[in-house]
Amino acid sequence: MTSAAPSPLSDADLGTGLLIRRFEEELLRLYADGHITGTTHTCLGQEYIPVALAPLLTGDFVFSNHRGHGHYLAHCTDPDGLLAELLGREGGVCHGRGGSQHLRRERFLSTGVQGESLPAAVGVGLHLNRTGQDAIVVTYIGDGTWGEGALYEALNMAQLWRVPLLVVVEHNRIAQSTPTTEQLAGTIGGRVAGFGITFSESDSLDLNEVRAAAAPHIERVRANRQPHVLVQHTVRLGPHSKGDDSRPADEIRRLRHLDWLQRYAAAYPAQFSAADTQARQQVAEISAAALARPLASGGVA
Ligand SMILES: Cc1ncc(C[n+]2csc(CCOP(=O)(O)OP(=O)(O)O)c2C)c(N)n1
Repeated sequence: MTSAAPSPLSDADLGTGLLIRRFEEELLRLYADGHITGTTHTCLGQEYIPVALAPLLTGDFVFSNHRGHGHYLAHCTDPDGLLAELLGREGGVCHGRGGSQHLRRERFLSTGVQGESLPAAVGVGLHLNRTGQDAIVVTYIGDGTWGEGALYEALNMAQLWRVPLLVVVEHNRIAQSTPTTEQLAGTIGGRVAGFGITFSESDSLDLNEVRAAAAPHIERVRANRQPHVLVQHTVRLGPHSKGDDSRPADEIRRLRHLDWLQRYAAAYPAQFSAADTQARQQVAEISAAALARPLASGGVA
């Protein structure tokens, strides 16, 4: 991954990236204090990906996964509804029934079942084509999800039926505790080529670069009604879920040097510090407000 200094970000992009980071740090605290039941996975280190892509995908359908809070916050900008959901409180986006992994709001849907989003996304894309809509479907998956058979059936149909599907692979080189090198034969690009699907990859940690690289592929998916697989190499800074990081300490230390937000803070300290103060304050307010809400009574979203 590049060691070049990051390019300057708009206050809006930096603010969203920091909101996601501070939101998830708060989530881990709330979990440790017993406020959250079930499980939760954070996207610490990967926040810049949905922040980069969200403005290119307004009005499109977004399918997310078990590590989906950053996707939701970037695409739906609803931190209050998300935190209330995660705490099982009134005002939660799914009335406290979906929790961390099963969120639905307008054109956003997440699932904790690896690979499950792909067949559903192909169905939505087919519907968009048949009804003459301009929108496309995006699905975020991890590199570990290339072990799921449903993914291949979905890719086959997506290409055969010319479905406007963008598959974004957040490639953090690990699936729970299994390094990708121990579970993936060949390459993702090679597999995608077998279906005749176009493929691109980037290992940039620079949000603006990620956006600029993705834009023409998204435009092509939209205009030509065809699938595309975009692999974004990235770093998972946190554990898989909460306390379960099986990687050696020196590997984790090495990855921390690749934290896009730390690199940005070093390059633009004044802008970072102002945005960070704001994000921390916003998260503190959201957290206090969510904790003050009554537990959800379980209505159907
Ligand atoms: C079908 C299925 N099998 C197993 C799991 C348990 N599980 C949750 S996340 C995960 C690893 C996912 O790895 P990857 O796709 O690389 O995404 P990452 O967690 O790295 O973001 C596993 C095995 C699951 N959720 N669904």
